[in-house]
Amino acid sequence: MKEHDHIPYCALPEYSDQQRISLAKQAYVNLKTRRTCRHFSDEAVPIEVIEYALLAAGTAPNGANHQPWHFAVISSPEKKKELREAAEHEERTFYETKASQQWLDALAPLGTDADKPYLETAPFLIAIFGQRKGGMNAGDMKQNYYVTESVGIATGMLIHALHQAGLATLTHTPNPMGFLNKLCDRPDHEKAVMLLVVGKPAKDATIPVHATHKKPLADISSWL
Ligand code: IYR
Repeated sequence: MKEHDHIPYCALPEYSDQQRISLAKQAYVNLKTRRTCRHFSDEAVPIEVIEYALLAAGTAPNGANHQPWHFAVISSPEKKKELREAAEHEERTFYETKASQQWLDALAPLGTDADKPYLETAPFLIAIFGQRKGGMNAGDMKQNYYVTESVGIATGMLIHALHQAGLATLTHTPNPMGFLNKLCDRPDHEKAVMLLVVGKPAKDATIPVHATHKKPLADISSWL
């Protein structure tokens, strides 16, 4: 097959309108049960779950199909400890000196602080990198496009796949995240965008009520 060849669009199921409405509602009802988790159990999770979830993330729409992402999966206790120490170091500076009062006030209802014990407790940490340079093949160094958008969509799909597998996640953004390059042995043309903490919630896990308030449809949409 030649580079510019096309193949027919893959067949989608022929649902009735009623079925589609009910399936869309089901998707909403299911996704509504996803909660950001900050209290993880140390119970193991099969590595295959992570592998399939990453394959799912890798199907995300992206710029020129360069697939400008890299997922560094961390599970060894030593690496997790190292990462926790580095992240907590950055976070302490963030909470104590860098964050504006306005930002701290916005975070207050979530109850977050610089202590991140879950970085050692949870079985998997996935450091997500956007590749400024890359291409279709590993090792390519072409210009990549829409890296932030592509990685954002892939991360959303990863979170969704893990949720479907019954796992909890936390989108953690230590500020700044440059230390992740060294820790994960990633090159300078990659930018760490997110650290995803993955595992089962602790038995006594709680969520802040603040996080349960979702904007109604009328506030998040307009119909023209
Ligand atoms: N990165 C910090 C602070 C933080 C910022 C936002 I915006 C949040 O929604 C949650 C936390 C931390 O992880 O604690």
